[in-house]
Amino acid sequence: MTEGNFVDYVKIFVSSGKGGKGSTHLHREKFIEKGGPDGGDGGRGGHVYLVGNKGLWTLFHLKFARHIKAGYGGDGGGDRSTGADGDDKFIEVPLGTVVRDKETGEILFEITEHGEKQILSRGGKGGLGNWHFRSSTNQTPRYSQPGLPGTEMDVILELKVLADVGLVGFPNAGKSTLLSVLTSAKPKIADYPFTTLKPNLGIVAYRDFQSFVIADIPGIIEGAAEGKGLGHYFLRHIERNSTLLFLVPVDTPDIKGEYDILVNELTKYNPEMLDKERLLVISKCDMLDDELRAELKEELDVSFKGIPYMFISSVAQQGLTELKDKLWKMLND
Ligand SMILES: Nc1nc2c(ncn2[C@@H]2O[C@H](COP(=O)(O)OP(=O)(O)OP(=O)(O)O)[C@@H](O)[C@H]2O)c(=O)[nH]1
Ligand SMILES: [Mg+2]
Repeated sequence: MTEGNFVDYVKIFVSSGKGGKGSTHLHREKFIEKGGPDGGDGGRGGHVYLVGNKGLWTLFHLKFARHIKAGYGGDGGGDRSTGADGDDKFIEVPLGTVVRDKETGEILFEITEHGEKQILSRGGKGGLGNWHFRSSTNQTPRYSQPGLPGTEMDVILELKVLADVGLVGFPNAGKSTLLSVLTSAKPKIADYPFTTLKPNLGIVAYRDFQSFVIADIPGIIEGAAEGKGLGHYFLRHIERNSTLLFLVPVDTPDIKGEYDILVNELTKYNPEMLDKERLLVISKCDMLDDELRAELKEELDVSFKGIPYMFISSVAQQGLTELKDKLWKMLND
């Protein structure tokens, strides 16, 4: 899952099926001259559904699906036979997919659970056959209903990432590099700020075929809540992660200060972000020798009273197993 295929926004056009016509039919049989009306009802048009699928992580599979169309209902027939219902269409989407009406921008619904099924576009009702319209004054109605039309609409599907762990840090903190060493994702990495413009997801393979998902998002700077840098709009992607991993590089002059700014920007975005479990990771520790590390540790123990932190280096692959163990424990406790 690299930047290219992480599609979190698609526009599609959906149309449900038209209902089938009711039938106008009079019963005919040998030796019965005037049979009664026996026209059956039309079948309903097909619905277009969205279905949650926990095995999907992006909307990539819908990127080129411009028009999704359900089937027409079949027409009613003689002998009160009802037309077949139109074929329903099922669009599978990842959990956390939000559906908007493109015209009004209104949120229609959200898919949050595996197997959850919601109708996006309802098929037209089938028309009633003439059998329904017989009465004491009209024994042979030559009237039946047409099927109702289906509906058509443009919708926007947007994905709120449902990763387990969200990476939070200043630009250049080493977030994408960490993602690239913990997962098979190949995000863009560079020594300038705001290399990452869109979130990247990666799956961490953990002992015994277990796994969890990490989301790498663009860097946050002081004032992000007021729109500085790339703003904080993309924080919605980590809004529902259960755990936040704060990354501060070891060569930062004021590690606690930078951590506080990050926490503050998250709070301004949504105070509930602070209810999540947090882990602080000091990145790029290959730049430290043992002596400096011991000194720094003493300092951090004072400034971060009680807040857990770890030293890692993505480049030198130090502390990564401990990090995975710690995250796994936090996610499963
Ligand atoms: N020495 C050292 N450098 C690192 C390490 N991890 C990342 N870097 C370097 O730090 C720079 C920034 O890395 P990125 O992973 O792109 O940082 P980021 O946090 O994703 O940055 P943005 O996407 O801009 O927010 C790159 O030049 C990396 O090579 C590390 O463990 N040790
Ligand atoms: Mg990055």
